Amino acid sequence: MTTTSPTDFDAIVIGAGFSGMYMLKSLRDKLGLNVKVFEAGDTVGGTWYWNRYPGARCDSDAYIYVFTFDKQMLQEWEWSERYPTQPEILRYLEYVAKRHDLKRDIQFGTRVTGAEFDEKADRWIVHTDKGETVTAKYLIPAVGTLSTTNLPDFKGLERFKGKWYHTSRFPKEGVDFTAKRVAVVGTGATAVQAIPEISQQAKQLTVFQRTANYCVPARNGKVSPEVTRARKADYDNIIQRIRESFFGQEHYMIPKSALEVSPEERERQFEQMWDAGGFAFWLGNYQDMFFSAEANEVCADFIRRKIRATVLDPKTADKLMPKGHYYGTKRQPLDTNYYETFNKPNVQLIDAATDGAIEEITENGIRAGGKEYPVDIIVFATGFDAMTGPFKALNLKGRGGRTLDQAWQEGPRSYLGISVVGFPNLFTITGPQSPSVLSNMPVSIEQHVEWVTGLIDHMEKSGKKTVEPTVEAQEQWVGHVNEIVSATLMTSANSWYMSANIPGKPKAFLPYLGPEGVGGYRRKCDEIAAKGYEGFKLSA
Ligand code: N01
Repeated sequence: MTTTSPTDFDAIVIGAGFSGMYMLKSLRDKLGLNVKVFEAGDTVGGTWYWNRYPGARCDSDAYIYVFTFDKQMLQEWEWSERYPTQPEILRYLEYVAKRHDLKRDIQFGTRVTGAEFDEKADRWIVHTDKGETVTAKYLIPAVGTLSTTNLPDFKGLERFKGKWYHTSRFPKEGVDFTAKRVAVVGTGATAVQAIPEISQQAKQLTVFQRTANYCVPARNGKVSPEVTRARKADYDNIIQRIRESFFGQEHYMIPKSALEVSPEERERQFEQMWDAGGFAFWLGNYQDMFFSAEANEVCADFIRRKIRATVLDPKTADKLMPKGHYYGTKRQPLDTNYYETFNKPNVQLIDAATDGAIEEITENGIRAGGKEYPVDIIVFATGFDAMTGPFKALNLKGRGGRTLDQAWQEGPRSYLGISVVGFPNLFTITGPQSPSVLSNMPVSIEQHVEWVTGLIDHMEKSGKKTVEPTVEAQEQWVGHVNEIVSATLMTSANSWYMSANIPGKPKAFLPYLGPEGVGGYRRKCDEIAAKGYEGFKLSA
């Protein structure tokens, strides 16, 4: 080991969410390395620490939204619902941290403010907002994909006399909406969870919608003890299935065209997926849904009919009809009484296309389409600078002082979504151009952590000092990522997947889609390792 003083480590991990916790466990307890984790929050949780807005809950089925590396935890831990709430997931992560004694190596309340690679020492020098400077051979940002808040630059926000919050930075003590006039800006997956909850307390809720979304029912509820028992007994197979699956979920696309079956059969199939709830309709639909505009339209039409049947006021229903983007090309929001909420007398919907876009924030509310809507509280559910944002925020400087911002000026460039040319010994867990957000995150997190652990083990055992991708391997990977997605409808949407939600962000598809999903990606990574880390330069 290279450690010489308490400020020098084998590895520094940034972030103590799912990925940082497992990275620490893996490097410390499997490889015996000296690891330090910096975490800005005051406990573990990452995304689940910060996103404590009303209604925040997991929208993958909980039995697969878990760590699988510890079999006893899988048997011991009991979820109370199909999709647990944010506080319950935090309790789970606290339980994991305690069981594996993780906190002793995590420094909480500390944000990494910058890091540069020292080419003479072949080490990363890392700075924190507490004024510390530490070094490590390996630097592993485990900073999540949706952790850099997007607060659009709304004119006049500074003069608003009420209170305002972003969903990803809600106060720990919560917000009392009782007897208040509340605005929610945004109608993405977060808002779709928050709006029904806030509407139960608020005197008046005004929702500002820029783009109507296709929402499908979550169908949350208790899971029967028999089902839970059967799953616990079958975990080995479940783990194998999700690891080899396309999306890290137990959902599989139907190997048929939506257009080749009769309308009656299709309708029956759609109803079945609708009743099953969750991501079934999105990730278990006909296989050409993501490729053919015509196949996509029959799926979209089904959802529109459901909206029409749920929302009583036809004008509001019209505003809620998604227009201008294909179904499934933006992240699927899961709905629990979302559409029903617009039937309540205290809820109104202001749609950018019909009523006018937001022009400014005034002292007393929000002005849109020339009209002022007075409110006491504004909740911005306006999302994140996704995937690249959290890495860029670290102010990393690689070889020659080149920043990640410079390297990613025209969009992310990586090899496997794990490593970047010119940034030796840096591993981006669930980074851009890996399956990441297009999968059930714990599955992709465990795969990355285990693969990086294998690479570091190889480095240590073979006495290597640095590892980084070759330019050719990176260029090939970037080309491959873009080629695959260009055959789908995904590139046509103004989604955060396409970097379209942040003004000025270079247009690029951020995750990696296939061709065989997370299973194929895992095999590819394993093949690369088996060939002695093909595409990487390892220097002694
Ligand atoms: O953010 P979003 P989110 N003026 O970017 C609107 C994950 N997640 O926080 O669609 C007016 O999706 C924007 O409008 P438009 C999940 O991966 C997970 O909801 O860009 N409006 C949109 O309606 C998800 O995808 C879970 O036209 C503006 C909304 O704000 C990701 O987090 C739960 C605007 C932002 O939607 C992000 O979801 C929830 C502007 N200037 C979320 N800028 C779980 O699994 C943006 N908007 C538990």
